[in-house]
Amino acid sequence: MRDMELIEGHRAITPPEGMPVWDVDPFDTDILRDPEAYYGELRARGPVVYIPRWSVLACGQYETTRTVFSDHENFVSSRGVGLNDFHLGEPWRPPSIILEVDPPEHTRTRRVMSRALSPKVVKTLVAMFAETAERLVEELVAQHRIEAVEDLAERFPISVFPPAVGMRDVDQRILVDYGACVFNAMGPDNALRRAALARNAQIAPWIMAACARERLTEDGIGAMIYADADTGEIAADEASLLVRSLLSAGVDTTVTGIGNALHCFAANPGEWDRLRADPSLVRPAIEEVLRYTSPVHTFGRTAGRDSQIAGFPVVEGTKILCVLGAANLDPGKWGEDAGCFRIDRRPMGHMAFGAGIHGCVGQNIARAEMEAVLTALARKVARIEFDGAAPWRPNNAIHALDKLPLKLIPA
Ligand code: OVV
Repeated sequence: MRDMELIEGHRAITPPEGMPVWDVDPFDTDILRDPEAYYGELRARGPVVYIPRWSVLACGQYETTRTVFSDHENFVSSRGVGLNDFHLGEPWRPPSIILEVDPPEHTRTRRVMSRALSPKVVKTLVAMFAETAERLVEELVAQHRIEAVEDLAERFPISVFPPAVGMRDVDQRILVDYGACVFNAMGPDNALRRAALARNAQIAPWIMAACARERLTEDGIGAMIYADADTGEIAADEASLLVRSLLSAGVDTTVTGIGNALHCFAANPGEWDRLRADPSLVRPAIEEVLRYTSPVHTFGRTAGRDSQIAGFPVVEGTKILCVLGAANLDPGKWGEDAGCFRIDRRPMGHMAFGAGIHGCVGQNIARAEMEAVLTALARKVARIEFDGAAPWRPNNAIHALDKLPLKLIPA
């Protein structure tokens, strides 16, 4: 293609005729810290808008976001789910063979991962999750004041997920930072992405070494994936890349989910009382935390061919930001109280785990982790109170807290 102009490693587009144009940077740190007004304006401007800053389209209304995100035939993942188009330049790391592929390649790796993370497998883990949560929460309640991001939101997944995978090497800082790198890398070439790539240079060798078969036990999720290499369903190097996917997508996301849940309940003590009064609300409460806080706030797609969004023409090569956080707060879908945290809402169809063939393959284990923590807390903690400022930590794709000082008032 001659004279093709590139921006952020993708094809620069001219705004489709009649499409609203919005001069905003969705990856501005102020927006990433506090995205609600941006979400609202994105939805208000229309089903899809053109953003000249990065020459991308963005959608945030529920219906359009869901439609685009689920339409893997028109809006592909194989060209990257960040701003770089893998057709036009080298990806920052060897691409994920489940996230960054389309059918038919996706179908085989997805099957392997679905099996390794199936409800049946998760069931074998819940007792270990519950015991670990009970012990950790007991220790933290005795401590009274905690920094909940490090002490609980990070520590719990790090205590259960690497063992579930069967990892012999566990390092809280490296594992959490790796997820943050992967998600920051989905954004534009801003300070966050540059810092992530620099940090990744130190982390990636550790991560890849930890994914090797010899570094895994024979009874974990990692071993299940390697067993599928023995049958020939996948190749050995594919098994290690799928274990890398577990570490890319399975740590920082659940850390964020747990931290965000604690924030929701500290900010809404009435909802904490309701959960404690009726612990059977824990599952719907988790879904509401996910809807209300969208741990993954934005994911991209690339138009694999000329198509349309909401009646506007979209040319092949266009990058589209699917703003899951905006869809999850759309009053058009959730009603006028979409901006309220209500644990009995039962927000069917929220977009926190995405939708369609790429919908989060780890969602059952993620829910099980959150359930273990919230159940233990509900039994032992009467009130969760803020004990200082709780700033958010800007990330190009993750909506997570940087710090969460809390007081845990024992039951
Ligand atoms: C869903 C997700 C996020 C980040 C990384 C990956 C997947 C991966 O497969 O590496």
